Amino acid sequence: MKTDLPQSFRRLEYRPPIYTFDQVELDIALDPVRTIVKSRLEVLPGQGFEVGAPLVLVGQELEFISLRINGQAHRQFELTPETLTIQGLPNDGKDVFTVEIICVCAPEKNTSLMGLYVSNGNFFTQCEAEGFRKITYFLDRPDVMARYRVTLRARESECPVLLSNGNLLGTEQLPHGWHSATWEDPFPKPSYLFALVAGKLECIEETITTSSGAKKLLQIWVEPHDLPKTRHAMDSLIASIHWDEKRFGLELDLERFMIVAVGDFNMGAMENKGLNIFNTKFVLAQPETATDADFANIESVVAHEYFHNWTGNRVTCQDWFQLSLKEGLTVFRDQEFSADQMGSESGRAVKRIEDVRLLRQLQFPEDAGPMAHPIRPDEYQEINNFYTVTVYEKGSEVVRMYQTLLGKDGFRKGMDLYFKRHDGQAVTCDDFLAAMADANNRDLSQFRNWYSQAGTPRVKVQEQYDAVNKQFHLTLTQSCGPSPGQPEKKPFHIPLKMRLITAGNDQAEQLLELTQASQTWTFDGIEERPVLSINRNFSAPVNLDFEQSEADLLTLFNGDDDPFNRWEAGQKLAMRMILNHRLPDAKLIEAYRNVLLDPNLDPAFKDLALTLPVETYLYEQCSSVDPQQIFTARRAFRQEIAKQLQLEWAALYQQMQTPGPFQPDAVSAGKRALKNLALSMLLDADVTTWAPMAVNQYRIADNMTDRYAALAALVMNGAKAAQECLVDFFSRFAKEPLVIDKWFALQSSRPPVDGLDLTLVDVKRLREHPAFKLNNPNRVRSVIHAFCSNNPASFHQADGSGYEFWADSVLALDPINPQVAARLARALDRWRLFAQPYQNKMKAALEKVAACQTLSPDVKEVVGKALGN
Ligand code: B3K
Ligand code: ZN
Repeated sequence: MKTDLPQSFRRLEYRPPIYTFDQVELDIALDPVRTIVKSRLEVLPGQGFEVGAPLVLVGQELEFISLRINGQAHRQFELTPETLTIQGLPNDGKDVFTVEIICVCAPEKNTSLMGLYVSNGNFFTQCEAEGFRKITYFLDRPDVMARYRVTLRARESECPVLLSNGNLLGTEQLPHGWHSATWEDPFPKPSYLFALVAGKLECIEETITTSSGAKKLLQIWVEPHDLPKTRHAMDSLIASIHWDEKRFGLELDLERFMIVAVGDFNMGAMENKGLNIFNTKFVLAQPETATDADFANIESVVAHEYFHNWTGNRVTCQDWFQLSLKEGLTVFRDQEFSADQMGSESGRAVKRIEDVRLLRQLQFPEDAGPMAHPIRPDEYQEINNFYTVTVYEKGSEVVRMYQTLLGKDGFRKGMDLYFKRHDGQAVTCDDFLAAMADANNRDLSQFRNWYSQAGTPRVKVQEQYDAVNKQFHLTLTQSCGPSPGQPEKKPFHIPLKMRLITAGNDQAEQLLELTQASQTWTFDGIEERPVLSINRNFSAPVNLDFEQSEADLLTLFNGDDDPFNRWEAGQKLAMRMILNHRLPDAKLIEAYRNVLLDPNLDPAFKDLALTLPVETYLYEQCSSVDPQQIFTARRAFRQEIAKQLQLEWAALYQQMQTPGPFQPDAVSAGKRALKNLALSMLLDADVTTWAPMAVNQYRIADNMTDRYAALAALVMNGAKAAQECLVDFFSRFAKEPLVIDKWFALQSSRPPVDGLDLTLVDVKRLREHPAFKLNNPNRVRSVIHAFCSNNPASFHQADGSGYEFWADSVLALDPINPQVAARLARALDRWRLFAQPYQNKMKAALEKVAACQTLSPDVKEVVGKALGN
């Protein structure tokens, strides 16, 4: 029977490779239309070797030319669109033998941006997870690790620069204006870490000395006109190298380390060994063109990719189900790095709050929706769909919990043992857990449930104060709702930091380990009823089910010594009131005022404390979402804060100015953030009075943070001057693609103002704009994703027009770039949470996409799971 059910891959079906490679030699003659790839593979029996088994290589969109074995033409093979199966191997495959393959690929036609492709006339690769098979036939799986020697050939006039992984062995002039370069990577690596770059690029470079005294060459390669925008990325790279030596004793292992920027890229960046390839968005920055957020993102993405050199490259994943082994751990490392770069304890807290906000906005909904999966998934149809906030951000929270349970030193011991045991290997999440447990002599078996169970655990908090016996009783009860394929859950091992806040201030912070379904703790000698501060610093990624009184929340918001929980109390108060359609009462306004006036608080903290939870997070608190009602309630609440504190906002706007040349450091960035929050609040309070001040800031700003914030305040509040400034912005930055992305994104994320919503009309107009390109992922994200995912009030129209636009866009994008289309397809994941008529209209849009006969596996999996097929 023929079935068109999608193919699923399952974690428990993992088998070690039958064959593996030792040395891989590639000779690649680059041409945009026909690139000729010659490979020479030294093949030997793998861990799963079976005598006589054929060698099955995978390949996609390749033109096969020839095959030789041990130097002789070989005819016993079979070709399918996805495989090259080689039979009749010498001595039944028992001895080492060489396979030579010649094939051809077409980089210019490759719009998926996986494998080898052309961007602005230059060549780039992206191989993770399964792009190498679009370059040549191979054992394209992470547990096959080989040493690579790569010769690149190209016309010198078109590609003066030829880069690949590792060290440069030499270059050669060839006839007819061609030249070549040969690179060798001394470290065995899986194919997903292979990279090449060729074209007209230039670099800045620097030589540094690492902890062992070795000299290393660092380079950042960009298009020539972008050279002045590379300094911040270089500084971030140097800081990352030193941090990893200091915090984890991990040193750069290659003679040179290169970063290359490309304008067409599916995601943020890629950690190819010694040759990281980056989206330009995460490399290029100058005060005039990049905001504080851009500067901070560059620092953290540069660090993330660099840290992969150990967590991901030296020790890699056995299979793609283990993705969080490298991603969760590396996100944790980059978060810790960025927190350390903040330079103060309060700065660390600001970074923690930002990370948790992101987790809750994006990962909690994912974990409650149709694509919910454990950080180590058990099944997938298309691995590219599993580069998720769950694998990354929840994965990082799980790594953080080891550190919370074992302490910083215990965590370091676990890391040391992990590298001692597994350097040069492809391993599993279980290996990581075992290293942590063994190094600390701890039984972490229950902790494994974090790897196998999806869903955000809920912890019910019940408190009782016994005034007679001076005792405080705390009962914690955990539960976790069903997830796809997982109706029942076992208890998690949940570390909860807590403190009883008392007038005497005599109770220390403690760590409770919740391991049972329900546990009670009794605290003695508590002289008066305390206020409970729990899950401090967000020690566990859980939802608290805690009906704490508004009075207690106010106490915490006014002065919890844990800055995270102080912020959290404010968020909870705001959330409760918004969801109950209440405006902030006098006490909360007073508390906000105190926060704003407190000279001991960081401006960046104040900015976060006065920033309301986003709409999509509010949705998750409801059983049936009316998006327009939530938008209106949140907007009214914000407007009240804007109006009631107008004097304070006006004063802050003046106090938070940062005279002198622009500095991207955390303190200056915090001041700018608070100043620009003040500006937008002022416009929210009274747009006619305050718009001229925003226009003035827009005109005189010497940096993008201030110029963009002023423009955004004008646009978001429907100021008359907005249009004129938008026109000016476009012409000022017409030659800066990353700034033009901001121009598009701002207009696509403009919510309705005073009941007037023209955004969808505008977005459709922007899609026709000459500067819009459906094959450039950054542009697509700035117009289509910005509208469908970051502008809920305009997207969720009762007539379903937003959803129709979504469906048309997914269908238009899918044939061009399935990965980008599948990301967009996720925007309707939570359709079941919505009230009517939204729910039915969303379902209809999903069905429209699902009905397309030529869907990519990527989009098919997303819409299929959303509809529950
Ligand atoms: N490892 C890459 C992500 C690759 C995504 C492939 N679809 C970037 C990173 O996490 O560092
Ligand atoms: Zn990563």
